[in-house]
Amino acid sequence: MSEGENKAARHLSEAAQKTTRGKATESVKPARPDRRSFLSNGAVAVAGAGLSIGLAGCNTSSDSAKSAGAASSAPKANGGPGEIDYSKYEVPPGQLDTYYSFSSGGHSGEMRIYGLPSGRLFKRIPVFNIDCLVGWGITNESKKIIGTKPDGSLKYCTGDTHHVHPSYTDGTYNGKYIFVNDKIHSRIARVRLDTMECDKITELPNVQGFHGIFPDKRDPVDPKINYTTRVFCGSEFHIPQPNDGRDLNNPKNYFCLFTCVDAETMEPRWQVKVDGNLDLVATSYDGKLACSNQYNSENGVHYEETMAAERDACVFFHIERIEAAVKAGKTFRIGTSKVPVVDGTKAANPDPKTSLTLYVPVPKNPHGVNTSPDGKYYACSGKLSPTATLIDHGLVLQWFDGQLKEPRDTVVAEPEIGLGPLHTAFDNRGNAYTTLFLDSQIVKWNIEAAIKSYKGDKAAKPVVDRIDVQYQPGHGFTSMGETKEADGKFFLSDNKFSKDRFLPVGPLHPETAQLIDISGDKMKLVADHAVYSEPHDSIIIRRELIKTKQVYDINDFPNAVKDAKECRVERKGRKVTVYLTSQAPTFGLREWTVKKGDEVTIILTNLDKVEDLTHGFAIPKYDINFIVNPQETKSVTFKADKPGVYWAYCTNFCHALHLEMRSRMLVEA
Ligand code: CUK
Ligand code: CUA
Ligand code: CA
Repeated sequence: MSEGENKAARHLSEAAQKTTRGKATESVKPARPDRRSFLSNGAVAVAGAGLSIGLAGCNTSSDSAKSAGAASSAPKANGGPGEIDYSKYEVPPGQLDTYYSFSSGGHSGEMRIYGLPSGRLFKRIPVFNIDCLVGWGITNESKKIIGTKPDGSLKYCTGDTHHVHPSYTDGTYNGKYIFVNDKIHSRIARVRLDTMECDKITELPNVQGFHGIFPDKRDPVDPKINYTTRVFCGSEFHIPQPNDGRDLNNPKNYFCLFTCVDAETMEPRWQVKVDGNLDLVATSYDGKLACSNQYNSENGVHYEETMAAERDACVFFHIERIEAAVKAGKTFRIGTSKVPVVDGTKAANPDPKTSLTLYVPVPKNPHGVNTSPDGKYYACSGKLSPTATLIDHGLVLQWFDGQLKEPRDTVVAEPEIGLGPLHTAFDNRGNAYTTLFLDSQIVKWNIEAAIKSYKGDKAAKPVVDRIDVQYQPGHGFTSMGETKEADGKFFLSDNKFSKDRFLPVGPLHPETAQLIDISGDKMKLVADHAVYSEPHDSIIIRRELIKTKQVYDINDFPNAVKDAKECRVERKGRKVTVYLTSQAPTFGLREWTVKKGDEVTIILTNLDKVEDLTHGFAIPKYDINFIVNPQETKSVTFKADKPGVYWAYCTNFCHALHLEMRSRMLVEA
């Protein structure tokens, strides 16, 4: 262990002792804005390989010592009431936000759209979940995207979204797509940014625990292709390959794969066999490299084994070489999967000059890797080390050219920044902002100072500021910070615990998304936004980059019923199709009749052209509920198994006669 790691281990075990001795948490307490009030209460302590990790950690900064002393009054550090003009960050009625924030929804399986700086929630986009607001998972069209079993029921009803990343052109967002992962079933989804709806979902073969995802930013070979054509996917859980039950308990044969998916077809192009488990993914600005922080280089299958080694790695993938190897057929297949696999393990790649991968050792069990907006560096930090490792893009390319001796020669800084560093974001002035999970802080550190300090310059002080957040941040992200247009204005901290920051709402708490103004020397906390559980990563996009369709084109739907006069019932044996339209405040048919046992398909087109004039369609007892937006067509299919009268009604308030907007479905016995 290095000196830093030793110190971290000591801090961690002290914190654990403190917190296990703490008294049990009370559900309702007066709100106290400092993190000390949280730390003094009981928190979870986890025993890990040789060291204990207290969830609410100890105190390393003088800032937090100050705020601890002032616990009963408002916090002074980094501004408090009276020091900050909060009205600057308000969005008055009728005004629009300057940024979109696209956020993952964790185990809700959805994606969300917020406005910043207001924190207004605009939309929840169902992706891997079922959503009866819009009928996602209920309509035939959405079921087809999610995937069905042979009997027509959904293959999966659950999802776990962690990372959202839009497609790029020339180093910034092109407003076309946003990609998101599903960790549970290893699926990648694509959401169209013009309609903000999911249009494609692909299940990755040979993979469990698909976690990190990142689109490339240009082609590594063809300079004309300066936009996203591939999406890279890491996988966390190593499994027997093939995982069909023939070899369950032989961990030596378990491995993980790194997958490349075609951004347009959404089909997997190739996979790379790797050592260890892959977590987050980042890509370079020149299209040459993708990388992923690796943990469990031990390939352990039990908790303790996954933390045995002192170092894990940040793994770099040489895209051009991998694609050449795939083209040359230097591949193998796994089980019934047709996706070509190349071997990117260390053992199979002894010569840097031909190597497909580079494993740069970093302190153990890292969680997070991010590319700086100037394209020069990757910051990778470890939850079990108080450091961030800065890797130089140019030096990685030199290593692949055989010009460097050791993989570690690509490291240009490793500042000590605080406890439990997870994810790093950047401004446009050479500063990095890392979330400190255990310290409940955001630490701002200067890249050039960190590099000087690593070279031995004692006068260089990497850490320039710290701010407390409430509490335990996971991801943090800056406005436009994952593009070359990083603007250095805002940082948003997505915190895992909100504790006492909001009115109590029972045992399940909201999370806090805290908005921090990073435009000055000192970070300023300017807003607490409550967010529904449980976002991980988000993206802050300038609003001009998003151009949406506010009304559909009726011609985009091949099955559209284009005129109310076309409404009818067609029967083919036991299959009945009802062609229906909606136009405020009526449906195109006042009633329709089917027989018990019929398989009924209802195709509904919303003929209204007015923006925002959405109709709903629900049938009681038949479990049908969906909406049609202006000029949109959707369909549902069900078995008419219950004779009787059922009022199909509009669920979405659309007109003064909205309540009258209903039709009879007569099911004959
Ligand atoms: S992960 Cu959740 S805080 Cu899935 Cu990006 Cu780090
Ligand atoms: Cu149509 Cu309410
Ligand atoms: Ca929580």
